[in-house]
Amino acid sequence: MPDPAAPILYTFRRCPYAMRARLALSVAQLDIRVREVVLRDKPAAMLKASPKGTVPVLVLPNGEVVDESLDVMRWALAEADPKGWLSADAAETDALIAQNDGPFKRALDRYKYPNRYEDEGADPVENRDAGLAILESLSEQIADHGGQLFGPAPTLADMAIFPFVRQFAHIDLDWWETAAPGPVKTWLAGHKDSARFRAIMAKYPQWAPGAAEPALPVAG
Ligand SMILES: N[C@@H](CCC(=O)N[C@@H](CS)C(=O)NCC(=O)O)C(=O)O
Repeated sequence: MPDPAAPILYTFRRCPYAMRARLALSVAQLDIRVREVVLRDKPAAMLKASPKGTVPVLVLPNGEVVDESLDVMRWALAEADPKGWLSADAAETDALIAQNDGPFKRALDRYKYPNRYEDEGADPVENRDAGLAILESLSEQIADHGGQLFGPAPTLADMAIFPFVRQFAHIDLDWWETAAPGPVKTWLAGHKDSARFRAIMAKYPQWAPGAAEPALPVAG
């Protein structure tokens, strides 16, 4: 049974920012109550806690609100870091995540939703190539370090970044299979197939006040 005094996570299953938060909360083995949000119908309680209206939002039992995905990851890992996700160099980690959340996300959005950026004259193929160039550098780093970005085992950067690479790959999986460099392809496939990822991708109905609040799976 979920602890009624456990932190509450407002999340949306398919959001890569929410995925990275769930991954870190899961590895820290924390008891978290999940409130699945529909983005076009956000709960009033979530907007009251965090008026900017983005997921994830973590509400702690003392009322403190953590509403940026990286802050949720860091909060979780400060509570417990049993797999050593904080073991990589902090400045290099921050630089890779900034590259992901900045230029890579920019290219991803324009490749995935070119019609939203028509005013800019965004070309999906140019943006796909810009994303691929970033992935080529990640791929070299993965190959040099034996499977993950900073060594053979995943750290914060891998877990913060792969949900976005997954979204990029899924726009056109046939293209991904032929064009993406081998090491980043293997890296992504491993994360997608992991017990932890499968666990945090469990499907929940939209939360409403009074509805069940399942515990976030800690398996994997
Ligand atoms: N900087 C935020 C970004 C979160 C974000 O943009 N989440 C998207 C969903 S993937 C969202 O909630 N968008 C609000 C909306 O679509 O209404 C974070 O890292 O938590």
